[in-house]
Formats: sequence, structure tokens, C-alpha cells
Amino acid sequence: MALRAAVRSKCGLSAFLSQRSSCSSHGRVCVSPVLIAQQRNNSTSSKIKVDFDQSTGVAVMRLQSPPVNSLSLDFLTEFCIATEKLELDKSCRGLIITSSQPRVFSAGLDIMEMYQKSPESCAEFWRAVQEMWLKLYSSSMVVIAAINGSSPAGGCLMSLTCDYRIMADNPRYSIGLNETQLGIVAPFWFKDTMANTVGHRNTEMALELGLLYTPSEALKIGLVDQLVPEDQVLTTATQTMTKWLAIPAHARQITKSMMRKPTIDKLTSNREADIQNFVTFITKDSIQKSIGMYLEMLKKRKG
Ligand code: CO8
Repeated sequence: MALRAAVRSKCGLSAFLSQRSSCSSHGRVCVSPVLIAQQRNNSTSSKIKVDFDQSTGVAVMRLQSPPVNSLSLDFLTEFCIATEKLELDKSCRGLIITSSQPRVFSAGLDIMEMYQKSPESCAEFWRAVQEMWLKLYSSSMVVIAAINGSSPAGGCLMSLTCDYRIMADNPRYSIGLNETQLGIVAPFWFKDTMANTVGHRNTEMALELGLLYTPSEALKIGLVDQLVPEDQVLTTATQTMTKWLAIPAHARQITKSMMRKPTIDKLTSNREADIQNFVTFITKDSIQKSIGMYLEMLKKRKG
């Protein structure tokens, strides 16, 4: 499929869509009327459901990849396509991300994509992970995470890229960058995103220990912004969105960009090296052994 190939390619989905656009002005891609018409329709791919309310300019994206919304290559591809479509639609000003799965927002990167895979597959997967992060962290939309379940590792990263995080106040849920518990190391841009949110000291401790926080612990260090009863996560996100959208968009967008650009530039100028680092690291025998043991642990815990 051409779109999927574009996400996987070096130039990425933006370039793919740009190629199909008829003009470009003020740095914003201008797309054909046909594409705009398609974009305005609510869409459901197999792993992502998007409901866009034209009257409010707010889209709700539901992650629906059973059992735990793990971020596989297919999932990331669909996610990037859906996000890009919304980004290109000027009438879409806000995005709320939530989960359709019970008890889990996202289990993070799909571990099976990093286990016993060829270097080429690992590279393709990592490019898609980068792409997801770049799309969200640099989005001009207001993006709110409605975290209605556990959100470890890559799930936490996805939440951290949002402008505001609302989490269900359920002590059985957890959130954090727990990579060291798998014997792997969160890359610099995971670390930077976390540090930009909760500061250097909290990040240092969280990453070294691979800490997963309960919602109240997460609120205490600023990893999430607000806790609400589970059945109010989405309504609170919608109310919060209204407040954010009341701020003049241009001023808010420039401010967001000013805060995030150095972190984004750090990855965009080192993208290929970052992919190479990931592939070298993840394909090491010792790392594969750690991941295998972690998978065993997940299965045993279930039993
Ligand atoms: N990837 C693939 N499969 C997964 C994942 C995952 N991340 N998480 C869970 N699964 C699988 C389980 O193995 C299980 O499979 P099966 O049914 O075949 O036994 C199934 O999903 C259901 O899982 P659970 O029974 O555990 O579901 P629960 O509802 O009880 O718990 C949790 C949900 C809390 C999300 C739990 O599954 C969990 O803790 N999962 C692991 C989360 C995790 O540690 N993720 C880390 C992924 S690594 C990452 O995101 C960043 C990597 C950065 C790499 C950098 C290298 C340089």
C-alpha cells in the first residue's frame, strides 16, 4: 500500500501527502479539495477510530488494537496516517487521544516487533516510532491525552507528547518509562520528552529505576496534569479542550513550537544515526535475551 510505504520511507508521510498537494503557502501544505473532503469524513481504520466534530473542530481518536493497543508497525502506520490527515485539515484544531480497550491506554511499543527480527525490520519499525513522536510532538493542534488505563513505556511517551494529560484515578493503573525493567534503554528523545515535562531529577530517577507510577504518584511529579474518575476522563478532556481552544491559535502554536523545537531538532538532525543505534542495540544477543525473559515474565504473570 502506497501510504504505508510512504510512512516507512525516508521521506515519510508528509512528503507523500505534499506530493499530492496542489500548492503550498505560508509553510502550511495546501491540499486538493477532494482530499480535504475525504479528510472531513470520520474514519475508522482497523486499529484507529477517529470521530471529528466539525462544529467544535475537535477530533477524538480511539486506539482500538486488542488486546493492549501495543504500538506495532501496522498500528503506527495507521496512527501516523490518521494524525497527518487531521493535521492537514485546517478545520481540525484539537485532538483527544483515548483508548477503546478496557484498562489499558497503550502497552507501549509492540515487543514482538523488537524480538528476533531482522535488522531491516527493526530499522523500519524504529522509523515509524520516530514518525509517531515527531507528528505528535510537533503538532499544531491542541492534543490532549485522555488516559483511561495503564500507559507504560511507549504509551507513556505518546501521552508525554500531548499538551495536557488527564488520567483515570484508578490505583490499579500505572504510567511511566519502564524500559530499564526490560533491560533496554530509553533513547535520548524519550528522555528529553520526559525531562521537558517533569524535570531532570524526576526523569533521572524514573528512567534509571524504570519506575511505573500510580496515577496519584504521577500527578505529584507532574507526569499527568489531572486525575478524574474513570467515567469522566473523556468529558473532562472535552471541557479542557474548550479552554485551550479559546486561546488565540497563532500565539499558542508559536509558543508550543518555541518550547519544543530544540528537542525536535535534536532528533530530526540525528534520525538516521538514531535508527542505526537502535538496530545495533536491539539486535545484540544480550538484549534479545533480556527481552525474551521479559516476555516470559509477562506470560507467567498472566498465568
Ligand atoms: N507488546 C506486545 N505484546 C504485549 C505488550 C507489548 N508491549 N504488552 C502486553 N502484551 C501482550 C501480553 O504478552 C499478552 O499476550 P498473550 O495474551 O499472548 O499472553 C497480552 O498482550 C495481554 O497482556 P496482559 O495479560 O499482560 O494484559 P493486562 O491487561 O493484564 O495488562 C499491561 C496490561 C499493564 C499493559 C501489561 O500487558 C504490561 O505491563 N505490558 C508490558 C508493557 C511494557 O513493558 N511495555 C514496554 C514496551 S517497550 C517500549 O515501549 C519502549 C521501548 C524503547 C526501546 C528503546 C531501545 C533502544
